[in-house]
Amino acid sequence: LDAAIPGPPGHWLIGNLRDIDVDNTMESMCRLTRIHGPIWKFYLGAEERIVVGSQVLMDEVCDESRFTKVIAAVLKQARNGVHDGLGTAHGLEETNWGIAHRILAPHFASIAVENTFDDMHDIATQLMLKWTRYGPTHDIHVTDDFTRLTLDAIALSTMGYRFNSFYQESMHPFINALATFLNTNAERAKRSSVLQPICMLENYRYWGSIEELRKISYAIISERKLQPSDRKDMLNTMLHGIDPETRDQMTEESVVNNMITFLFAGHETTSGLLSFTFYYILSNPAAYTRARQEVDDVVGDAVITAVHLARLPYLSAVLRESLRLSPTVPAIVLAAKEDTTLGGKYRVKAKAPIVALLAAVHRDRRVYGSDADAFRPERMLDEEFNQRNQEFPNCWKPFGNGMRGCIGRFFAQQQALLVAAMILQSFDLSLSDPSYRLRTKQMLTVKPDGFRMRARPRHYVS
Ligand code: MNH
Repeated sequence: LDAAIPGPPGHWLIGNLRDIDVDNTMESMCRLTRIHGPIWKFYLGAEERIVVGSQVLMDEVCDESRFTKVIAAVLKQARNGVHDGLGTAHGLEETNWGIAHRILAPHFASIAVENTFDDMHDIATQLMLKWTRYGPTHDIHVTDDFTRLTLDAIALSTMGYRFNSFYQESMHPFINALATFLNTNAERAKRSSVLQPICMLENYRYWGSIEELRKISYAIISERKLQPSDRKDMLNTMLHGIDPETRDQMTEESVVNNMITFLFAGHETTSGLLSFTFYYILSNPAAYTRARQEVDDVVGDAVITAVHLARLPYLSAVLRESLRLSPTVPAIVLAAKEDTTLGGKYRVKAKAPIVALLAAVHRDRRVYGSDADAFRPERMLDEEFNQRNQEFPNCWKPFGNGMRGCIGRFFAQQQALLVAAMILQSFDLSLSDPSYRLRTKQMLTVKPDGFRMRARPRHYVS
């Protein structure tokens, strides 16, 4: 009863390179899912990739007894810089993953994340001041400012280190090196490894960026060792934490791998989430009005605290809906542990990469109905959200799956909620160009492209 997996016919040498826009892979893949259905395959050169894009198949590949994360494409490149750090490790087979995971997971549990509130608030206040001083006619480059914010916030709250991005024309050397590392990882992942040696200038910049990232990380660690602090932050947790299972400590090498990992995994994703959220709010006046009203009712003109955040259900639903329509990590890659059958009839080989296309799963009409493409935060309020997740398991997976799911999700949710609430409290917003329609740009993560808005200070400014 085996069936052949459908897909676009490939060229004998380049595979399906002509069907997929390398600068916007996810949009191409979602288009091909609409054409070929919820399971299809394509070829990168001679390498086969299976794509799944429905809740039913997503639920199947989320079964951790049968499937596991594989390190492919961009993540494989990133291993050159961060080796067996949490996001790029092969998993249980690399012991450093388990040690780091067990030491760090309690640190990122929802309760523990509250310790980072004051640092996040510090950085968010810098953004409010910047936008206030730019004035109501300035066109804000939304994604750039959110990237400054998320990078500064993660560095301050996890290691007590200030990049001060809002105060510099040129970015901190670490940030420049990180940008080079991320961009070249993406470029390298697009080309055949045979062609890699001839890209000499790029290779020089790539390995240089890795050296710079590691050098600065070691310097931050030595500074902390010279001037110990009693901050309960991630750096101290990594330097002093003991794995409850093996009694091991993290090696200095592993601390560096994970410091860089947290900075790159934690900033673009959250900055993209905030950017999409404001695009969707500005394009849906009813949602904007309701979200602002909630902030006015709950926070008013007070200085916002962690207690307020728990009382913003509508704004939380706005963030969930934004992650549904525009998951900033658009796909995760899994593989079967043994040869198996998927969807009842498709044979898949062990270790063959399966791309789980979150951007398509999140718009499955069987789950979300005929308005699956619409931005409707009401559907993400707790009761309906929980009920749907029970009826259609794994229908909303912006933070990935199981033991390899996002360790920073509470951190990200707290930060996005805090910043969104402060912006709604402080400004009246409008699109710089009222005719702007969402375009996206993709590197490691997906972000809006060319999105500008204006911010007029409201009656009160926190
Ligand atoms: Mn995060 C893994 C999405 C914010 C640190 N993250 C993942 C995965 C997804 C993801 C999806 C699984 C990747 C995979 O299967 O290959 N993460 C997000 C999104 C946001 C986000 C959508 C914000 C919005 N992530 C953050 C923040 C941090 C962080 C903030 C750090 C503070 N994420 C990680 C780490 C991993 C990860 C570390 C790897 C975990 C592991 O494999 O052990």
